[in-house]
Amino acid sequence: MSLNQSSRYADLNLDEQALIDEGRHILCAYRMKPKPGTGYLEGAAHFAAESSTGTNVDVSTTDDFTKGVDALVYQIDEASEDMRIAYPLELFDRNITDGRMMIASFLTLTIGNNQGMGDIEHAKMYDFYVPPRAVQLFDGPAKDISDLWRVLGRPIVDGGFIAGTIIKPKLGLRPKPFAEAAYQFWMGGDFIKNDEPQGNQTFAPMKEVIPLVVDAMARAQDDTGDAKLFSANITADCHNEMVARGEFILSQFGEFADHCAFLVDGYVGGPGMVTTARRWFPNQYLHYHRAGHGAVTSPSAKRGYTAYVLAKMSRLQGASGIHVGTMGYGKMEGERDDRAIAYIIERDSYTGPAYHQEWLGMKPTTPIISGGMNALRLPGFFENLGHGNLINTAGGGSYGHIDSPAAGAVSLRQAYQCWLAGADPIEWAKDHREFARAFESFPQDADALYPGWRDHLGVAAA
Ligand code: RUB
Repeated sequence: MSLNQSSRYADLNLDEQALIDEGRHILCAYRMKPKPGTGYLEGAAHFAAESSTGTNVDVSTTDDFTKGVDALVYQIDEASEDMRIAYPLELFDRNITDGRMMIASFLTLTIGNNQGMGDIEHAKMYDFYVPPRAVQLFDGPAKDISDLWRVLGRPIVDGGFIAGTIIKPKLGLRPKPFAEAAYQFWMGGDFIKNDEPQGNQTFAPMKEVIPLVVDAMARAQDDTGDAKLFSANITADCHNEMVARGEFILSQFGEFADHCAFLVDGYVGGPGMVTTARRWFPNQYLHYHRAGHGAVTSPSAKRGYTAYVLAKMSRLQGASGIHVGTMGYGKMEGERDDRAIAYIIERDSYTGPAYHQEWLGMKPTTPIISGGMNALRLPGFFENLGHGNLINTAGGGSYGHIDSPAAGAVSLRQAYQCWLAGADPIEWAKDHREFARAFESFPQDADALYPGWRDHLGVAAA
C-alpha cells in the first residue's frame, strides 16, 4: 500500500477552462485504471506525483517552491477511466542553447515512469493541450505541403492530391533496378519515398543508389515535363551519420535539392532524431515515418498514447508530414473516426477528444496516407476525410498495377479526380483506362467495394 498523496497531488476544484485561460499548464487526458486495492483518486494522485515532483514517500528536501510546481489531478471519472492532469509549464526542461521546449522532456514527464508503476493497471494518454506560450516554444514545421505544391507548379493553397509511392519490394533491389522502379513510377506520379527500412544496405549502397535516383528523376522530369519529388531516408542512430547522409543526398540532388524531402523513422528514432533533422535541414520537407508506433498507439494497447497524440506531438516538433494511417481503408489498423488525427495537424484550430487546440499560425503537418492503398480504395477514403490535400503513398497499389507502375500512379490520380467530380467509380472507370485496370489488378478489393463491376466493365470472371 503506497502513501495516499491525494491531498497534495489532486485538486478536483480546479476548473479546466480556468486552467486554459490562465495558460500556465500543459493539460493531459488519460484513460487510467489503478490496480485492485488502490482507490481511483489515490492512484491518480500517485501517478501525478511520479510524473512531476514526487515519489512514493514524502521526502524531507521538498520545500514550498517544490509544491508550487506539483502536477495536479483536476478531473477524474472512474467509470470511463478518464483522468486529467495539469502540469505546470515550469516542470518542462528548456534548452540551454535557445530556451526552447523539447518533446523528450514532455514525454519523460507525462508518459515516463508512470508507465511502469506498481499500483497502476494501465494508463494511456489520449489527448493533451498546449497553452499559447508552449506553442511558441516548440519549433513547429519549417516546410509544409505548400512547399511541395510550389515545386510541382501548383497553387500553394488547395494544391490537391500528391500521388506517391514507396519503392517496392521493400528491400532487395540493387541500385539499378531501384532507380528503374523510381523512374517507372515517376512517369505517372509525383512523389516517391524510400520504404522505412531502406537506407544503406550492402547490396544497395546509398552512394550508388542516390546518384541513380537523381538521374531517374531528371529523366522522368524531361520525359513528362513535370517536377518530381523524392523522400530520402536519412534515419540513423548517430547524429553525425544522419547529417552525413542528408548532406550527401543534397549534394547529389544539386539543383533539384528542393525536390528532395528527408524521411526519418521518428517513432523508433525518437524525438532527438526528428529535431535533429528539423534543425539541421530546415530547408527540406521533413517526412515523419512512424513505423513501430502500433506498439503504443494500437487500440489494443492500454498503455502509451494514441496515434492522435503522436501526430500532435509531431507537429509541435516540426514534422512537415506524418503518416496518419488509412482510416480503415488500407491494410493497417484504423477507423473512420481517425479523421481527427489528420485534422489536428492540418488545421489552425481543432477540438480533439478532450481539448480544443489553437495552433496560432504554426505551419501545418501534412497527413500522409499509406498502407495497403490503391486506386479503388481512395474514393471512399476521400469521402470520409472530406478533402484530398495530402500525400498518398501506395506501394502495392502502384507496383501491383497489372499494366505498369506508371499506370498505377495514373490510376491513383484518376481516383482523386473521380472523387472530386463526385462521380460513380464504376462509371468513371468506363472513361479512365488506368483506373479501370486497377479493378482487374486488385479484383478482391473490386469485388468487395464495387460488386457487379465485372458486368459493368465487361470483364470476364477470373
Ligand atoms: C506501405 C507501407 C508503409 C505503411 C506504414 O506499403 O508498408 O510503411 O504505410 O503504415 P503499401 P502507416 O502501400 O504497399 O501497403 O502509414 O499507417 O504508418
